[in-house]
Amino acid sequence: MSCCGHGHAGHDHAGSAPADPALAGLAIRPDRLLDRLEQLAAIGRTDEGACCRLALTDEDRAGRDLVVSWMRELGLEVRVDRIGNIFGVRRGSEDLAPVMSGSHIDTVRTGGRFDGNLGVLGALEVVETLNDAGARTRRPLVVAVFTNEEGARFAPDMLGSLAYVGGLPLQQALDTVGIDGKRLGDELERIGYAGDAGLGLYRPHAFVELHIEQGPVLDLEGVRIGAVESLQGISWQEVSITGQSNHAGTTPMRLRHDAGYCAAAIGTKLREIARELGGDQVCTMGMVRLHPNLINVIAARATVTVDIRNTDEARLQEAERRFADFLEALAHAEGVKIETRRLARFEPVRFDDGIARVVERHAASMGLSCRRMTSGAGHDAQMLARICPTAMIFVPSIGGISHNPAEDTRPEDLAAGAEVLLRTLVELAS
Ligand code: HGY
Ligand code: MN
Ligand code: MN
Repeated sequence: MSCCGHGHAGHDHAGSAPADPALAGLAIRPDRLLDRLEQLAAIGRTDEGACCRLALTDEDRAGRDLVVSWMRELGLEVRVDRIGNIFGVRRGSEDLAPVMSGSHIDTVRTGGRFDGNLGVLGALEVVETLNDAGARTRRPLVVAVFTNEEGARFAPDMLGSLAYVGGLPLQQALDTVGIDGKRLGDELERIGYAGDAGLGLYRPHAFVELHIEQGPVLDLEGVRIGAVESLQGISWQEVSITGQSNHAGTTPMRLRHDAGYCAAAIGTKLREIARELGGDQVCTMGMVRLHPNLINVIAARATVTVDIRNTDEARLQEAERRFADFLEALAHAEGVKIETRRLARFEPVRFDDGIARVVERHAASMGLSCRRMTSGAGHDAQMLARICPTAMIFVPSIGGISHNPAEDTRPEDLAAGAEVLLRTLVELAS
């Protein structure tokens, strides 16, 4: 991709003076960003202080409505596509391919205030800063809110951005059934965000996503900014075990076909695989459902979810292979039927080195410590990387905690990330 028509990959724009003098010396307003983050965090707040806006629920609709109202207040042209992705467009001085920035506002059930929200509201803060200065970038700027990034209700995760880049046919995305049995397309209609714009509305010149790290690296090292250059591979599957319910007291152990035991064995095996492979290998059994789930009944059925990730594709496949072999042996040993259903499978992604260098340079110019890193979490950026030069900016997560009401980032780090985003977007768009 040529970043400025010279036909070479994204290079540093060192010293490229911004086209519009009003673009020089801009600075975001931390108070405004923090205020919007708090207003959005209040939508779907639970008793334990979590943010619960599962994709396409009424809470997600309320969050979408609030963000769209802010987009309109800032004079952005709002478009919604057929999978419910929302775009706020700020015209450039020239009608060129836009620079896009954004993330998601849907959350897991026990979400924090910043996961996804920071990327959307950070991009909105960039827009308002430009508006205040009466500044105009050469390229249009597009603020994006992607549908169902979390995948907690409808798998796979990053569904909206995956469909946007052509990685998932629209009809298949709309026909996805959630963990509550609802069809994604019906829920999209119900909340009024089944838009009319076709998928892939904009082919961005570049995409940059600001996000909290959600892991411990920056916080442990005391580093302020992460220039994210890659993202690990993700493998999700649902495992259904069919055994035989029986009396917990009368059934000898040798006669049992215990789906509950199998579910527990799967959780233990996943930990073993992670330990055997070591390095970046992570394995998680996040959901366990037993039927009939009663104290004195041997479980007839069990459904568990399996999340396996690694930065290296070959080792991810090795982990998947070991797990599949284990399931086969378990079914034979316990006399149960085991079926698996793939929910998501994304290979590791490399981001654009040129944009990562722009991020590093702006962090350095602000006196902020910065390091290259990979992302352990999935993000919409990994999908946009399929169609345009893409990178991410991370800010520290205190204690590395996320997908947890205790998720927290220092206000000065939230502001620093948004400031690096401003400078990066202005450079890429000018
Ligand atoms: O699963 C993930 O990594 C992201 O939070 N959707
Ligand atoms: Mn996220
Ligand atoms: Mn998340």
